[in-house]
Amino acid sequence: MRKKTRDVLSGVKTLFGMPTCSNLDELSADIAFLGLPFDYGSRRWCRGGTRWGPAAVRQAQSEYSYTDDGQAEAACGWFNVDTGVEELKGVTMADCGDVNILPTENEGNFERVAKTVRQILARGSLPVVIGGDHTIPFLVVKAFERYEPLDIVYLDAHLDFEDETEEGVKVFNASAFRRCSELPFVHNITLIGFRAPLPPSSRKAYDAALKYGEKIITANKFRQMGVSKVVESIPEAKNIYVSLDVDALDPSVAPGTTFQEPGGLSFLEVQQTLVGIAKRGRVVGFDVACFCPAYDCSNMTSRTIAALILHFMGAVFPSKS
Ligand SMILES: [Mn+2]
Repeated sequence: MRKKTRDVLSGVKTLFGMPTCSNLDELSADIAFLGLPFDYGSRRWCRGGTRWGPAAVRQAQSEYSYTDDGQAEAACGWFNVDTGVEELKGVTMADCGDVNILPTENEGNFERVAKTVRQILARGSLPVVIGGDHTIPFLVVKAFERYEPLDIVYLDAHLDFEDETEEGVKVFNASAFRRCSELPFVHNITLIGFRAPLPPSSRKAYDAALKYGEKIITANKFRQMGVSKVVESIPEAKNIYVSLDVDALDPSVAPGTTFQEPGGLSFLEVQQTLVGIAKRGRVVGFDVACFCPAYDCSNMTSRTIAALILHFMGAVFPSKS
């Protein structure tokens, strides 16, 4: 069943040294970590390489280790010096490895992603998915029909609400939330951190997002409002899926991304926003996209992602005594 690992000298490198799960029929964990090394959704002028994201996040240095004796079935937790709360204590997690992404076999890839996510949801686990380019929220969210009504909150420098490429391709890294908006079980969509200049050809996408009713909080507006007001403005929801594009963070904080956009959010702004989202409804899924280790610096970005996962999941899952 679940294999206990401690990644000090040997064994499979897993996120925070959590146990592995290679058979999803036997998955028994509150949180299921899944790598999605898919970067075939990027247009030709986008930098590639996000497929290396999951492996790099697993390698990320962190003060936190799942278990302090290498034996425990559940997380030993960590003490949050700001809140005085022991986070994630007794919460169970499993690293389920990566979805097998095959070259130029997109239909099969999409099916494998949906099947894997459905299996994780059927086992009652919350999937934390690491991409991959920003096509992945659509591939993952497609499998969330059981969570109707599902709201989406995404943090991103970009709109990602295009309809299609000039060549007519519908599923790519800038269309994910347009495709999500067409799913019958998806309701409110909120974008936080948007700031990239919009080319004239993208005005239609912007208008379509507003027409859909997407709530957009730009990075500038974020600064004016402050974190609490930003969080309050996210619609309360029954179920929330969260997607974090690494470029929502300022490139000085998270340089390891394919499309660095100046003027982004700070670590604390993103951390507090994620923690706040957990109070707006039941968080049922989370992905981190567009992390590209080749452009990282001193592993800053991988470490930042690991820390954000820790803080966010700590807010979603109260410790069990
Ligand atoms: Mn982006």
